[in-house]
Amino acid sequence: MVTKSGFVALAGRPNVGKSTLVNGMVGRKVAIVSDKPQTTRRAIRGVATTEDAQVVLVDLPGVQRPRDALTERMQRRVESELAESDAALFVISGEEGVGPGDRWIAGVLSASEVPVVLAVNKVDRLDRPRTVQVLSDAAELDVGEEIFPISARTGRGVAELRAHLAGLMPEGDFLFPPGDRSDQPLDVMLAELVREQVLKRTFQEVPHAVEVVVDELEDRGELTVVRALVWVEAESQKGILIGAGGRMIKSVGTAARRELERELGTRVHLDLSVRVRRGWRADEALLDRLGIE
Ligand SMILES: Nc1nc2c(ncn2[C@@H]2O[C@H](COP(=O)(O)OP(=O)(O)OP(=O)(O)O)[C@@H](O)[C@H]2O)c(=O)[nH]1
Ligand SMILES: [Mg+2]
Repeated sequence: MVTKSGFVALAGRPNVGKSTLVNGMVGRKVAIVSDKPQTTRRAIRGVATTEDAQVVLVDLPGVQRPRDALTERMQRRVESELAESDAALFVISGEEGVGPGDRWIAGVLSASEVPVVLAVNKVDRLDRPRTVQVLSDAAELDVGEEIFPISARTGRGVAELRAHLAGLMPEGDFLFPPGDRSDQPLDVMLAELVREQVLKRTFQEVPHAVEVVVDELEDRGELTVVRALVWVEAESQKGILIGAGGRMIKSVGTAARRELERELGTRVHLDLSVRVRRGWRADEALLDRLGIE
């Protein structure tokens, strides 16, 4: 049988639903999702395999103007991943509509060699006239051959989009074993699941100031012991994360433990400590070690 395989890089503004879409196409959670912009910090490969095609979806940080070493690295990574992909999937939020940020991304994509497919996401939030309007605004961006109205949340249109992307891939052997879903190291995935619970419960600058690092992972068979550090940048943020009487960190811990148990298939003992690590987002050597490159 002739098989097809290749890489599809996701481009789009922060918060348009790229990670939700990758999870939907892969069929399980490989990337965390939140309602805060700039949730994704690393390029994450999600592998969607069917009988005759393997599409490796490269989930990427939302395209934005860099503010510090962290966001600068995120943007550089977006550019290099796009250049190396077999196709780009440009995701727009139908709920927000087409804006200047989308036009800027369209310009970058038009200038590149890779074929572009457009997805207008969150159509579950739109009535019919509004959907028609956004699709026509998206067409005016004049990038990409096809536009797919989808809802990553409900799954509407996602299978068709995935099949279309598979058709664009070059002929070749599978790049990952068909059972693989992601290239993320286990400790990073677990840290991300903890960060997802922090993002759910924090606001303003706090979500951006938090990073989670798993520093101990002990497999005791039926039980996995996970020790994780939750970094923040200021004492005041530490106070917020611990919460009155420790309620906030307890709530994060309980919810994260459930997520880790689902991921690992064992019981989990999760130990979280909150640490102030000033300026971690500007520390290049540290970002290297965090695998944010
Ligand atoms: N209503 C609706 N909400 C969606 C849909 N897809 C994603 N969302 C929500 O949009 C928010 C952002 O989703 P993410 O998948 O984290 O977005 P992202 O583009 O990966 O964001 P960054 O990583 O910050 O660039 C979350 O609250 C999602 O639940 C959709 O199809 N419909
Ligand atoms: Mg994301």
